[in-house]
Amino acid sequence: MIKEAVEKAIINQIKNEEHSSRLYLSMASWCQVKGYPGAAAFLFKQTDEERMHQLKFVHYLNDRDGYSQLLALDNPTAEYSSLLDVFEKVMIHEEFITASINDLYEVALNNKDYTTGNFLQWYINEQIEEERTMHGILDKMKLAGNEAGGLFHIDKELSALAAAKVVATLVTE
Ligand code: OFO
Repeated sequence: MIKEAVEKAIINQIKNEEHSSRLYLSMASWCQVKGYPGAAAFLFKQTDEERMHQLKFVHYLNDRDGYSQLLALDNPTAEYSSLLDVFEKVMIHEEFITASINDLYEVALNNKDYTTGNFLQWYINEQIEEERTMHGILDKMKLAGNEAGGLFHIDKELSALAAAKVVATLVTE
């Protein structure tokens, strides 16, 4: 039986992952209507990945004789000043998620729940990967500046990244 403190911390992380999914959906929608189809495709894919992160926690907690309850969520941001603004906010959010996964890991270890600690390794690695990807995108955007040609090129690269993510998902399924 999972300890109450660990259960509570996982339920909070289920909320964070659900919020991530909705935040990226909101960003994808903004990119789609502002004429950035590649960025939209990338963020729609991110939305699905965050939903998968949420579900992974839901199943894990229920399998450990806990109960995955859903908590209330704040509305995601709907307005952005530029494509760079969108991805700067993605980066800030990913750093927040990394910190929240680390906090959860600490709760697990403080409660001697090494099974949960082990389970969380997947998320710790995933965060390294996601932060690296977002840093790469942001660096390119900053180099391109606000110039239309540069943004067009970045949007094409994001489209290719989104397509690669689809392939990666199919290969690991
Ligand atoms: Fe990268 O956000 Fe989920 O875990």
